[in-house]
Amino acid sequence: MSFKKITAEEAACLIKDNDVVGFSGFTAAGCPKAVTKALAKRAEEEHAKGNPFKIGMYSGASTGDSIDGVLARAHAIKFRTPYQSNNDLRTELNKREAHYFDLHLSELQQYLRYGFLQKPDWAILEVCDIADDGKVYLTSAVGIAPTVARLADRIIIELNKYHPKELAGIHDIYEPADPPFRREIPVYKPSDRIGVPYVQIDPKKIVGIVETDLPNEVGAFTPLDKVTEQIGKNVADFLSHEMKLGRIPAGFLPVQSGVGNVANAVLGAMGANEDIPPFEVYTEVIQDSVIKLMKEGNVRFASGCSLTLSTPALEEIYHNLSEYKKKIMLRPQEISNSPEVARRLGIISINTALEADIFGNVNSTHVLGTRMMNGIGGSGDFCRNSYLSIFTAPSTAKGGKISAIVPMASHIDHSEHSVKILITEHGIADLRGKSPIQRAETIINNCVDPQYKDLLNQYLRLGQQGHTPHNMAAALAFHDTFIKTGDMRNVKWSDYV
Ligand code: 0RQ
Repeated sequence: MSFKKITAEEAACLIKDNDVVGFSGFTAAGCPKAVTKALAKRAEEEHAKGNPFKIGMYSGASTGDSIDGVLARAHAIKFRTPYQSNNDLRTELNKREAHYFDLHLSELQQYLRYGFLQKPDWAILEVCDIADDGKVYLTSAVGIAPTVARLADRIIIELNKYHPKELAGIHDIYEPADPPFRREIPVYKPSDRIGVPYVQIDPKKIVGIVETDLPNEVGAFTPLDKVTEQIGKNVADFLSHEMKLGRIPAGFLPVQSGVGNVANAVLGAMGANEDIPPFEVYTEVIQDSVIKLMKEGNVRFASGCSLTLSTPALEEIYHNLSEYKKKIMLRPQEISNSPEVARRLGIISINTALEADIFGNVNSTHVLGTRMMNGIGGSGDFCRNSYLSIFTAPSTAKGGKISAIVPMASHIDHSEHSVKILITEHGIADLRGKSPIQRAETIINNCVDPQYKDLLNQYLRLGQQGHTPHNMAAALAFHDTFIKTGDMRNVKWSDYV
């Protein structure tokens, strides 16, 4: 190998205050882990001397603690996009110590190419192999790596021996041309290969190779509880019913599902439902449940942006890599989340809402309208463009003190125009072809927790005249009551109207 080997500390010393860095990876998979830890230490040392030290950060989605966690705790983040899920970073963003802009994941690469965002000075990429001509083979995710590698002035490589070199071939790297020269993205089925298996870097930009042997930092899933299990079953029942009605083709359609326990429960229930045939996955995050279904023969192929797997699941793949490489493909996020491809393939998308309102608007991001949770992630890329857009949520949070179904969502990420089906543990609200009042009645009857049904029916009767019968004085009374009393069930409409 003709590139210079350097330590993580030496690499971190090259990055200056105010520099902008783009990272490989998507979720905690495929992210660099060594240089950022050294960088956080450096930031703390600079701060102790009274010097400023903050960087701008582009990632694929969330990252591991070794990026977002360490840098947030070191107060070393100037701005951050497009998605995060780290508790310390969340605190930093909500104190407005770091500027966060929440972006559709499919948009980041083109935003960078179009020059809408500051050009990255640096790219830090985790790879499993590198050739002398600058071809690098990524590890367990792609994210925005091809674009930041091309746009950044200088590149640091983390060559991570934990990931086998034989991963080469699982990636399909493709960057579309920019308008007015863009053509269709030629993915006509999830398994279509359209690019090359490596990211080509100009070797002159590589300042050094940091060798590591660090596992991914993907957390384990909490076991399914009754609520998530029932939500999963309701989704599977809904889909098998749609098949029986002939509204989903007999061979089924590719599935996208979000991250977390509900997504795992949904996929598990789909695998267990005998009416649902083996299907393909066209998604961003390939979770443990996808691999389990693949082993059971229920998932035929999975195209995604990352292998966001627990250590045992990832090791199982690495031990049988030649077989899994026939059934798994990892793509850049502008392809895995492409609205064009989602619309063409007819994806069934299943994502989780933080709250929804009785008219079908969904808030995926802001707790009580103000506090950023994670970000919109890929939910908007899929929701707006899918064949069937399903949102799931437990009907209540915080032991019943919060209803996930409210009169008016306190923040809207997905509007009533895109949300087609809402599912809680209590049931299914099919919103297709319904007027606002019909949607409200369906959601209240089918999805709301019994403790909140009367309150929401009462709200509907407070509604002023009009197509969407809101009462503006009381629309956010659930939230206001929670802020004042700690429990939405204490709402008194007479206090508001
Ligand atoms: O907080 O753990 O402190 O009790 O929110 O809620 O039920 O554990 O759900 O982990 O699946 O996350 C929407 C955040 C759900 C996630 C969201 C509280 C609740 C708990 C988490 P505690 P759960 P999940 C693929 C697609 C947007 C991006 C997306 C998300 C915590 O799914 O970030 O879909 N989605 N991307 O108690 C106040 C409410 C609440 C509430 C729940 N109404 N008000 N707090 N909570 N509902 C991913 C990518 O794109 C990479």
